[in-house]
Amino acid sequence: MKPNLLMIGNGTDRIRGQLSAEFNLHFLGDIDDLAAFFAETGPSVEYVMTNGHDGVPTEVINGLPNLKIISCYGVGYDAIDADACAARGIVVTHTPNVLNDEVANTAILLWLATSRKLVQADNYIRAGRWPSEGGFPLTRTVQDRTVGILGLGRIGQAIADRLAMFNSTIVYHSRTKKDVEYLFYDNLTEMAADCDVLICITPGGKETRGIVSAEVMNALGRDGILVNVSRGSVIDEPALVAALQEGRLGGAGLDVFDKEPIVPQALFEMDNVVLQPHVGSATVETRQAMGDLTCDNLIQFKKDGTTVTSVPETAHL
Ligand code: NAP
Ligand code: 8YV
Repeated sequence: MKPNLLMIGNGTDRIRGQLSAEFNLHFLGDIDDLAAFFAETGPSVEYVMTNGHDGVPTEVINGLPNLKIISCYGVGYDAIDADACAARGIVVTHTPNVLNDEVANTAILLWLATSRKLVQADNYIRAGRWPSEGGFPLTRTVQDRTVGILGLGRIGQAIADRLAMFNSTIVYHSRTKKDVEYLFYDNLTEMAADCDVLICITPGGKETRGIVSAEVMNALGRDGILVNVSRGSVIDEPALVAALQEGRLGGAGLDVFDKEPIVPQALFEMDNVVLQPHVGSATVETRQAMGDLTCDNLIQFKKDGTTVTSVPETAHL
């Protein structure tokens, strides 16, 4: 008999196909009476698959006393309490590296689109303004800029690799200095003051909540551009809206928001922002690679109790 696996979110056709060959799938969204499910089936569920948005609610973890592994479709696992899982002996896996290039491309795309006002220029043509009003106003160059990377990890490094094409001066801030040639700042505000562009690509969670504060945005300044492909929580969102409204920050390219899918209405009215609905990794090819790794972790664990890509907090289990 196939073991039970609880799916949080529906996954893709390909994920469901791979997992249903190995597991008996239950979909959290289809369960009407959760208490009855936990009472009848909960003790036999050892496997959970989820995603970076939904994570695993505490009531689900508590309702599955013999849970052994949570496989997350996404590299960011701030929606899962990995320390609590480690304490209970539950392995958590995620999908590092397979999405580095895609998310780095998205960061560069957002910076270019924001600086060169791609969306606004497109709208200008569509609104029929070119013949009547003439050429579109000049924008700001992306060449020879100083670009700060907040979080020089796997994706941050892929972003840095791409910045060479723009002859950027690359600087970075993280908790620890890395063995790289770029200038390290141990103070984020000081780095922002020296940057034309700040690209955020740290993990989310308690430790990074609001670290891009009003002070950091003021330091980046009226010509500065803020790009966020990390988590919405990393930026103080009300302070961001105020800084843009008051012209203290030049512009923002945002893939992520604090209360997704809710985006502050005030941003809709601004012509110095470019907005995306959390699609940093969302291509057919990359989502397929992420899905395959998500399944590989579960299937390998079922076979021999090991995983491909555990999160650091549970790597010792
Ligand atoms: P990673 O390799 O772990 O890199 C994270 C970097 O952030 C590390 O260099 C780390 O360096 C730094 N960092 C951690 N905590 C910090 C803090 N409190 N202050 C300053 N720097 C800190 O992770 P990754 O694979 O590059 O992914 C990064 C994040 O990107 C994910 O966690 C996820 O939230 C986000 N992401 C978003 C999308 C999207 O669709 N928009 C897609 C994929 C990933 P230190 O340890 O030295 O501080
Ligand atoms: C996905 C992401 O949107 O990997 C991450 O951390 O934010 C994205 O790739 C998401 O996690 C998919 O569930």
